[in-house]
Amino acid sequence: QFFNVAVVGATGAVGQQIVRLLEERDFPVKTLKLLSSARSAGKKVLFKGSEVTVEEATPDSFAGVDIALFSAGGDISKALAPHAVRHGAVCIDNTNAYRMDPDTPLIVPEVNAHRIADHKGIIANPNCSTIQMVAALKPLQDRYGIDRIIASTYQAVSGAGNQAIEELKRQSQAVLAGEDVQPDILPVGALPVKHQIAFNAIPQIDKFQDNGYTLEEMKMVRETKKIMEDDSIKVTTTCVRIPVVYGHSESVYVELKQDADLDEVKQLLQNAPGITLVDDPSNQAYPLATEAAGQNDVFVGRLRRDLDNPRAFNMWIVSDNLLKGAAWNAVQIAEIIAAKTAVNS
Ligand code: 11C
Repeated sequence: QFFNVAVVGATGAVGQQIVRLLEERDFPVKTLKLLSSARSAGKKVLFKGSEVTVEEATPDSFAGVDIALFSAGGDISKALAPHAVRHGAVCIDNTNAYRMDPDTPLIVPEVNAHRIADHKGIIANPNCSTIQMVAALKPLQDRYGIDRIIASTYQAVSGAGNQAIEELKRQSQAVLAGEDVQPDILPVGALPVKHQIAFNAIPQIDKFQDNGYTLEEMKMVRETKKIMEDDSIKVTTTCVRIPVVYGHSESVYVELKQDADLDEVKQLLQNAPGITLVDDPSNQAYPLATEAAGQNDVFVGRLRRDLDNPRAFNMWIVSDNLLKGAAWNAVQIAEIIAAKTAVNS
């Protein structure tokens, strides 16, 4: 069975990867509609050797669409996803708009694929920094239970979109040329104060909340509990932007509910779907953003037991934020829906 597919935000950093993956995975596409804001409408995108013209997304763009992948910001998803549902499409939404809605499943296929069937038209794709962490922790949750997670992230600028990538490149060249740097995107495009990202580390991703945490940090807290289906897991995070283009890295401390053997933990991760264990300190082998970039997997290494708590482990988790963190997770969900539809039809 083949599907009429729409990609909303097709010219953005994530949308471009979704289109590439639909082609690479040979997704059963009957027709492909590429949608965007009026600004990007008219651009041409290559799909399987043919040029597809990007159209402005409107409420009626979704007539006849079976699967709509949204990646154009939360406001667009809020405005248009209900229309896509009205037209009978299943929406896979990459934004924050519906993630915590009780009627919307929040899916990482390796963790909670069984929840996809609960959807009422919209399935949410989690935040990139959450996806890679829960994918790596799921095998430990299943085997030992998880009590607490303390995570610090080192996030790539591509998480803030194509303009932030350009900003890092521009600033890096300016600094190396001894010129003044004029930050104008990061840390948050919509806020007036900007900071230099080149040769820097900015401890702010997204807006601050009343509790002193940033929205990015609170997404990791709330989404982890929802995806792992356990509100009792204690989660605390610090999210930092660093001058890397692709690939979020995370230092994660996890306290399990039982003592665990380090070799067994490594074995569990080695056998887990979507995880690549890279953990050989004697050969200085550990996950690196440069090596994760362009790959669909989540890479885990630097596994070691906490020195004081026998139930706790530290690890280093790296993944391409635009792929498993966004486009690949969304296309995986689409593949599961397509396979189920094919079986049921
Ligand atoms: C970043 N994690 O790195 C963000 C980007 O809620 O899907 C993804 C935002 C989201 O800036």
